[in-house]
Amino acid sequence: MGNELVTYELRDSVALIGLNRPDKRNAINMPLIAALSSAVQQAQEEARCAVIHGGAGAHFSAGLDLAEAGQNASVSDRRRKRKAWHSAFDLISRGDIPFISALKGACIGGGLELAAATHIRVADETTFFGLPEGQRGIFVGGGGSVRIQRLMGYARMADLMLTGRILSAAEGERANLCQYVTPAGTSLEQAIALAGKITRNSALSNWGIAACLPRVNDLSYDDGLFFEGLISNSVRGDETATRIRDFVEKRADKVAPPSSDG
Ligand code: 1HE
Repeated sequence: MGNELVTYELRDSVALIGLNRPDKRNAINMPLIAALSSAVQQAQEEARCAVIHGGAGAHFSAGLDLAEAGQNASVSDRRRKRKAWHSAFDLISRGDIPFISALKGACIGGGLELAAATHIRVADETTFFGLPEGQRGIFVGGGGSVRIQRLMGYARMADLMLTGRILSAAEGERANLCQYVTPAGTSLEQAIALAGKITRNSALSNWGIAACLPRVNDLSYDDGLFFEGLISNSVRGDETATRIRDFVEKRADKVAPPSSDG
């Protein structure tokens, strides 16, 4: 699927999904949503982990395509568009495999909403985060009011939306928008390295973490504990006994303390 708006490559068991509209800073229009959606579906069918990245340009994504958004559209047309964004991003955030986003440059508006749908965000030092919806006279529409708000909390999200404040990569990490900050130009490399580690986990444990854990986050305390019991039974597959025996019989790696170089 080398076709234009989104690139796709299966490398070992990791799907690499690249936004490919550098001339428009990877602004997200409906054809890009459709291409992203089918790449994400293909990844769920054949990969154990996926990385979404910004491709050849300097930016992850400038968010909603404002040229498309500025065209006259009926209310039902706009509702249909929002639904397409929601289902594409939901397939990422609660699908069967973990997704990592590799960020650089602008990670703005709908671009940040896309990143927020992934399970791990790796930003390089050039990354900056913003939610300029207020300035454009619109609202978040790619699930950001749910997912970004859960990541950074109401106070911080309201600040970005109301004041147009832009956060650097380091500020984004402190605000929980990303879990890693890497030197300029290395976020994809780091994301692929993390994906490699993830593929060595049990696929069922990865499914529990990618698809079930976010759902537990939506439950009450009591239902959460109940659901946790169901998940922990469901992820015990054929390889569980072998993996546990490997540790007990000293064939598996120990958990090591963090190294000084991180
Ligand atoms: C675009 C878009 C876009 C660039 N839609 N065309 N998003 C924003 O408010 C961000 C708007 N973009 C920017 O602030 C800047 O473009 C950037 C900081 C991302 C990059 O700046 P720069 O100097 O590298 O590029 P540029 O010269 O501004 O843009 C290059 C081209 O990309 C130019 O088109 P050209 O035909 O004149 O070459 C721009 O018009 C085009 N471009 N960004 C359409 N966003 C589901 S709701 C989500 C709500 C939101 O996402 S709100 C945030 C919208």
